[in-house]
Amino acid sequence: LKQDELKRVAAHRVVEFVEPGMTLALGTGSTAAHAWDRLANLIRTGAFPGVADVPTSLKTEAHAARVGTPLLPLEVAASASGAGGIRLSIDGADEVDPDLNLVNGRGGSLLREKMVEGAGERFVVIVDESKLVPRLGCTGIVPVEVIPFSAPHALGLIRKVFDGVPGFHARLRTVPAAKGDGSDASFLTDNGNYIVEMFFEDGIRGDLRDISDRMLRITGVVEHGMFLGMATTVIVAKKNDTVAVIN
Ligand code: DER
Repeated sequence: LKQDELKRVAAHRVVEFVEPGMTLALGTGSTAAHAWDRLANLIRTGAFPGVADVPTSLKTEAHAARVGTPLLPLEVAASASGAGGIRLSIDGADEVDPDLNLVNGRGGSLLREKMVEGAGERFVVIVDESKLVPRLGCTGIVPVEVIPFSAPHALGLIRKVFDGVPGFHARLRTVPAAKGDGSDASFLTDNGNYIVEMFFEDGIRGDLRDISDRMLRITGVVEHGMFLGMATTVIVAKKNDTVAVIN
């Protein structure tokens, strides 16, 4: 199976974790989108009465509204006690390490993803096997959301955290400017912030929690895309047509 088909296989398995009346956190990305489509179909057939969803990005919100999934804002779901709160978070991931730590949010939605998914009781991650890595940061960027004010200053302080790490580099994410003259503009998150992209030659070595703390202590850093100790279950669709459920 091709990668997108494997994403769909993992996404379809996640509905086994959904029960009527649950409030769900809806992740962002192509794997998560397969789950929302599947869920919306099942909701339409009446399989999950009372299911409501808290989206983790404007894109996911628009997708859920299009397919007709009932939506709730985080402040309503998170303040509901007991059964009314977010019972289950569902999202893809960019990387999953052997301890089920994740890199998430390469698409730029890491802050809302971490806020919404962190408010849930259980977090089920859906991936194809290419996302399994020995160390976070092995396969691509680790995103960091920073406020726009003096972003190059925050970028400099982030570089200092990884001073001396061979092959480490970091830059502010840009996108082609809307005016189409070949110039670049800063990428803006749903929260109006910038993204710093961190690259590691061979993944992040060292104590991830300590590295996380040091990054979050930088004034100007809002959040980073290492999701440590958050995932409770990972569903992995493999090329040999099997699906592993790791707890
Ligand atoms: O950008 C994101 O947050 C996505 O969850 C990403 O982490 C996984 O994207 P994919 O399902 O499109 O591979």
